Amino acid sequence: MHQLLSVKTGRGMLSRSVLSAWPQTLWMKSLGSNLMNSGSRRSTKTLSSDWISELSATMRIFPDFITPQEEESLFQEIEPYLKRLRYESSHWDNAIQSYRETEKSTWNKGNSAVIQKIQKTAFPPDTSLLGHVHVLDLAGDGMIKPHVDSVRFCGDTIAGLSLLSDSVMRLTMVGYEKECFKDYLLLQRSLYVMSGAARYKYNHEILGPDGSTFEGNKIPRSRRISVICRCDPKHID
Ligand SMILES: O=C(O)CCC(=O)C(=O)O
Repeated sequence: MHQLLSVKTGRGMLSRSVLSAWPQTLWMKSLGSNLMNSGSRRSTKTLSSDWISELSATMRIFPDFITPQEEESLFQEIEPYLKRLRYESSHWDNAIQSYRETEKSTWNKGNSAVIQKIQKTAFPPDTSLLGHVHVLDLAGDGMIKPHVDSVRFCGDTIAGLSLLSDSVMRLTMVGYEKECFKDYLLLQRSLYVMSGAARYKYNHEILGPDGSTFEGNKIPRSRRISVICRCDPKHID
């Protein structure tokens, strides 16, 4: 059965209709820090010269993780919920623009198998996973500014499946945004798995349509849906 959610926030369970008037959206709940901390530069003595190896080991991309048929099946299950919502922007800092979102904890049989495949690929077997999957829909003009997900709401690993459009995700080291950064091409139907250093030490962002380039090539952006699995923050030792 499809389940559209009540939403757990710091202040308890809110229904979606209440949430639409509430400043703390699902996405904002997971937001730990963003552009506002980018001025806090750390000592260069703490910067490892091998940051790129550490980043590459902890940010993995799996192209063609699902088939076009699996993508269509996920879309058919998600779309009825999403299309009832309006695209909006976060009010207080514009950290995310032109988005709508939901959480899902039950899926049809075929889509459950895809979700399990994501979880098996991304998380060690004993990981305590969040019970719901976060579904984030960015309109063609949507973007997500640099931020680190809150350690209060999300554990060591974040796994995101990209539907409908290619996009570019930029990772910038917190405190060294200008020196240490790398762009990742998130092809339609690819999975990214961000853990450890990439998850904690780097801001991540989804570039908007104007800045969406990868290795000198324009990456056209259209509506993009990400299906994001996270683990419980208690998993952190
Ligand atoms: O859409 C994505 O893949 C990234 C979403 C994101 O940045 C977040 O939920 O914190």
